[in-house]
Amino acid sequence: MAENTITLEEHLKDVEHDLRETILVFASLAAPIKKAFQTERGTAGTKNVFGEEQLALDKWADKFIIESLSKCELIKSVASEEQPDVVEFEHPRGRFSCTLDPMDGSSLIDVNLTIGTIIGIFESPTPLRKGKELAASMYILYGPMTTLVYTVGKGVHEFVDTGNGHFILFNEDLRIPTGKIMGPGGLKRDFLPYHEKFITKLEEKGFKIRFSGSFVADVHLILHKGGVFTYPALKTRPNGKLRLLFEANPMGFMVSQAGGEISNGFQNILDIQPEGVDQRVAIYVGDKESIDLIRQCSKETQ
Ligand code: FDP
Repeated sequence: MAENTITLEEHLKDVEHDLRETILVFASLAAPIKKAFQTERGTAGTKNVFGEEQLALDKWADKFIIESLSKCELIKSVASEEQPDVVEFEHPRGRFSCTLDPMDGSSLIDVNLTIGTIIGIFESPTPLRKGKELAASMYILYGPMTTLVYTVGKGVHEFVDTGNGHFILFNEDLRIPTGKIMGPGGLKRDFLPYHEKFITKLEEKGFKIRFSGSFVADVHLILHKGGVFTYPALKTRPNGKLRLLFEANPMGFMVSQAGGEISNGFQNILDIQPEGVDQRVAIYVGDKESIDLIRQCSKETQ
């Protein structure tokens, strides 16, 4: 290891002890999950709470992460996208509740494109909290390299796995630039007028399309290059497709910490009080200019 490398453990040294330990527990799961890509192949033959077919790796990762968290005395409960209800642990010292999307973008597993694990951490007995109340959020990307990005509300920092589950600093204090990339989800024929106007304006401004089908990877791209990712409200899906607890809040908190913003087109998503674990939300996440533009389009086209 080079002399000036900073490990994740060192970087977290000023973070409050229990929060630091919790982040490190999640970080320790990245290497075994990455390994399981080779063994957990195909479908699981079951559906999740959203009626979506579960893949073997979806189910394995969910079980593996929840079992690992059940051994961490600091964690009180976890809401997972693959579970119908919040899983509670008998941990008297438990201070944190987590949200978990074990394998976001899992439809890309079989073609070996980048997907990831998204985590939100609240200091609360329940994870049904507003996104702005997150103590930390993080995600692990299983791409050409395994990387981990975290925030505890003091900037956004990216680490790379050196090959043995040890993360070293890759990018410190990431700031989202203003960019010209858009990741527009949903079917064009189902777009609502204000969204159609937004996309037309982006096209006029010269935005190029980058949409992989993996929310976590697409937002990671926007975090680095600027622009906007959106999975909007559609005629057929008035609340959009993506999930408030598991996807929007942790990634929105992250991008906001890097100087960007997240909106449903009308309000900041981080201000929404969740009513249930399965709540969906229309998403616009990206640099401030892009989010200002969707706000303007939704105001003008009511
Ligand atoms: P996936 O179902 O493969 O897990 O919400 C999950 C998600 O992928 C996002 O990661 C992705 O942005 C979106 O769904 C893709 O949806 P479409 O298939 O409708 O494009």
